Amino acid sequence: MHSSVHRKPLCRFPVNSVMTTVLAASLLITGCGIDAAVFGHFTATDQREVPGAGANYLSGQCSALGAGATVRFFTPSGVELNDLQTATGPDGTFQIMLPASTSFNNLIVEVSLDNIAYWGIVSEVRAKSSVFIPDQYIAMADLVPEMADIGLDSTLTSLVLLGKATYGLPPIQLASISPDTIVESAAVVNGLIASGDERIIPLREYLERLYTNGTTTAPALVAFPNDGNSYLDIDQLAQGADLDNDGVADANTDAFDSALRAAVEAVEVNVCFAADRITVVFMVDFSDGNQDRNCAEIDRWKWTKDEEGKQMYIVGSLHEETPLCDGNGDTTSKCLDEATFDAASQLLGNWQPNLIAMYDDGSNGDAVAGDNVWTLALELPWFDAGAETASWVRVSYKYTWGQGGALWTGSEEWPGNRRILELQDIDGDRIITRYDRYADETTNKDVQNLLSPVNGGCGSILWNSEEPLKDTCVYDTLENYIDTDGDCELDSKPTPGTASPITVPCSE
Ligand SMILES: [Ca+2]
Ligand SMILES: [Ca+2]
Ligand SMILES: [Ca+2]
Ligand SMILES: [Ca+2]
Repeated sequence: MHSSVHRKPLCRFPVNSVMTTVLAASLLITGCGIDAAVFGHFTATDQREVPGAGANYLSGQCSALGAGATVRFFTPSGVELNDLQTATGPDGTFQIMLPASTSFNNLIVEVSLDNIAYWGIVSEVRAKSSVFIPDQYIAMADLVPEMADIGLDSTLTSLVLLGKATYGLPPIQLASISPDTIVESAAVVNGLIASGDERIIPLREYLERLYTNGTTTAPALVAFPNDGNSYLDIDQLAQGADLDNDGVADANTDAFDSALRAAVEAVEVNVCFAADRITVVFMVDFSDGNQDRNCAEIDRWKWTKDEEGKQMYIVGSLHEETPLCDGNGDTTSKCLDEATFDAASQLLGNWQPNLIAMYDDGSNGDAVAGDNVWTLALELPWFDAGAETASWVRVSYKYTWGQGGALWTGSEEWPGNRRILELQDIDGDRIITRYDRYADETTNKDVQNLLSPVNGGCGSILWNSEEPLKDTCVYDTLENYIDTDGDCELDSKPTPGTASPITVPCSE
């Protein structure tokens, strides 16, 4: 049985981020206000009947492995979609049902049997816009012709695109590549192979030897290696294997790495991001015993009532200090018009509490199900204000722990105050990632901020872009670092879950 072979996972995570029950995926949830509320309510209470979202059916083939191979799916950031495993039938064909409420971009498909694993890429499966439209049937061949039959060349193409994360200049994550560009790149790789291009042929010859019977003891390619590691796991090579064909058993991956680097350089990939929208990922940690920025334990139940059947919601709007266009043909584009401002505010419930559900079930951008870190990924309007001291799109929000549709009392983090956030992308990943701890009154709480003076507090908060109005005050209005080891020192950038940046086709 192939399942008993000690096979390597497609990807490796640091121990603290092993993900077990992730359902969905590389999303961009667009216009998800209503669906999110219905779905959240449904999962929270399990009582209300809602129309099923229906399904998208994705089909593919791996004739090289035939029937009985395992088919697994991974987001472009390497999170396995555990519920989507299947097996191939006759001639290596397979079909999988995808939840139609979620759009998927750039999924990696792995088809494996014993010591062999082939990869392909699913460029785009769009969520159904309504639960009432019929189920959709999508063939991998229709999305990307080169992925019609998963095998050596689809693996080569996938490897080259994944290799952009390490060898690209600048590095490009698979998640950032638009579906159109995937289609174009696959054709480019195919063309290079067909013309015998010397920048790609050596890598292809490596793969030919890799897939020759007896070369590996387990699948040896790694789609998402940890920083600095090779895409080839040399430990999976059979004793005496000679991938680089120099007559000597391979002692390291250097030759393979060079071949991959050359292939990556031969395939140009353009990535263009939306200029007027950005993915914003709100995460709130509702665990017991969290510490605030004074290094004191947070009392989750100071204002919030502990009752059965509650779940996490976010509530807010765009902040009134967001630059608004004057309506007279403003040409700076560093402002939002009123309609855009209002629509975005609705995505946050426009200050109606317990309406916009957050997720802790591995869906809608949530990285880990059941870890009490609740997530919501939104697509919010955006502009590049150009300077750290300029005014960016500003958001006000807070979290509520409540029943769907409940009023404020007993469900909000605290009364009166709001959290504030300015949509400046500090690390340039085109995602605003904000990780909060529920009821923490020392971070971005606006009016009565409890960060103590000895820790730099001034009793309220100022926008980071206004710095330095005062030497000592709370400037914590941006995507943030968190303390992961409990020493009260910020040490890590939170991962944005399974959300992706918003990419658009690159114009000429
Ligand atoms: Ca060798
Ligand atoms: Ca979670
Ligand atoms: Ca960012
Ligand atoms: Ca720390």
